[in-house]
Amino acid sequence: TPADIGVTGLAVMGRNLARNLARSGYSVAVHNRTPARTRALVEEFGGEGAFRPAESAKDFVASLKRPRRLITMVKAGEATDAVIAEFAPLLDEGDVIVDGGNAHFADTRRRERELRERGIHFVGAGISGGEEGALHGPSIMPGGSAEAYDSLGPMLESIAAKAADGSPCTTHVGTDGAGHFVKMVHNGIEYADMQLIGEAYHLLRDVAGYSPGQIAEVFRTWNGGRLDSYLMEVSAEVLAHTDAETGAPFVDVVADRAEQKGTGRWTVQTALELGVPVSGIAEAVFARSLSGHTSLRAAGAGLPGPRAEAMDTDAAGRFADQVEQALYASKLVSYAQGWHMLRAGAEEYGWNLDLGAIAAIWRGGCIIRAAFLDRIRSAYAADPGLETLLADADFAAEIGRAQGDWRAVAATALRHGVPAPGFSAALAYYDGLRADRLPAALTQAQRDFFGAHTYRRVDRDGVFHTLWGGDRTQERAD
Ligand code: 2AM
Repeated sequence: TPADIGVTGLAVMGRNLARNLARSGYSVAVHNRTPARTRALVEEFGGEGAFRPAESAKDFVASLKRPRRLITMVKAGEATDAVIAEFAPLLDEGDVIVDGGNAHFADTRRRERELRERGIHFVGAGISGGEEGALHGPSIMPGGSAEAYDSLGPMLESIAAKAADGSPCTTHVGTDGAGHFVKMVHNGIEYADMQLIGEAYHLLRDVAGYSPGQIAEVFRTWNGGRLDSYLMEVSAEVLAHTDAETGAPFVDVVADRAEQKGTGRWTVQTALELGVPVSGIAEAVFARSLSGHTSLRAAGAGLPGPRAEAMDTDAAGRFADQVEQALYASKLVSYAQGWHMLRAGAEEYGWNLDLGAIAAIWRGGCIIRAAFLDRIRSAYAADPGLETLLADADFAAEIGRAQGDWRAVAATALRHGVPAPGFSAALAYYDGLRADRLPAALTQAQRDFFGAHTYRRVDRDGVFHTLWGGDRTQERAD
């Protein structure tokens, strides 16, 4: 009997996804450019379900039930195009290719368009959760046509993570590249979350004087509350870990240079093009970048500045509580920025994104999974047209209660010379939204002065220019 679905590209993500499908009761054709990987999969895990190994692309395609469904799990970029070029000629109208790799959404849009012209459905699916997620249940963000989702949905829903309420962490996100766009924003938010947790750690270490083990305890406590999240849990685990070789806290033996594969950078690049201020994500990308500039940091190492002063135990405890407020408020801002970007992407690319559903499918499986996402889901359920998450009544009240401590923490960071770009940028964004008047009035006036870029007035319609070099009379420019 033919296989329900095929997976090509059997490195660890592809292998685990194929196993997940097989364990869920589907018969799975498996294929890899180098057949040794296919054989290894069947040898090691063949007992887990119905695998149909194929050595050639032709045999692989021939072993699939029609309309055929195949998932490619190869490296993003040229490999994906190579696989499409190899398989598309073997497929028929109505067949579906799913790209489960980390493709840039613009590539996915191009591939979808090209394959659509040939009658083939192309589904760019963001898959988050790493190796473990792929095997036990990832969060899956499929784009592509609604018709393709009709055929794939039940399978994706059965292999996806389940949220606490039992619902699967996948949904048809939107057409063409919507899935990979949403995955990209997910990763950007992940960068911001990690940066904010890093800043909280840094402040607790250098200002409160806590040891990594003590900070692990603080994080565990926070993880029991509104900051309950996978990343909080991971951070506590890492901080509690001791290096086996030296006996030192593990975090102290890791070189303080954070690398990046590029999805955070994509998020910021795209946000710049869309004109969406995602300052939290941008600061996170820049903070990683700064950490990696070794010679630059060496050049700056002797610059004057304060050293953190020790706090007594009571003050440290109070400060830790304030840091929790600052972390929560900053996190809320970076999610508000991320959701703004989702809205802007939907508008630009014509996707009908369900903003609450995106929060819902991030509740399980993915790296940013958190209790908090259920509240975002509720906020959009209550008001699908919500302009910003910060305008939701509950979130607004919460950030209002947090803002005093948030400011105190940001001020302490500045005073002690501990860099906290995420906390500060989030606060600046919050105050920017709150402001009655922004200095943008001066900026626009400057632009009119040196470049005749014109301005609008607060008191009447129209576009104006002032003759700065002349008698400074105002003329209409529209
Ligand atoms: P390989 O085992 O034959 O190298 C991650 O690198 C996965 O992508 C592997 O399964 C790898 O296959 C596959 N891959 C990389 N480049 C590819 C290409 N150009 N065509 C097909 N598969 C490719």
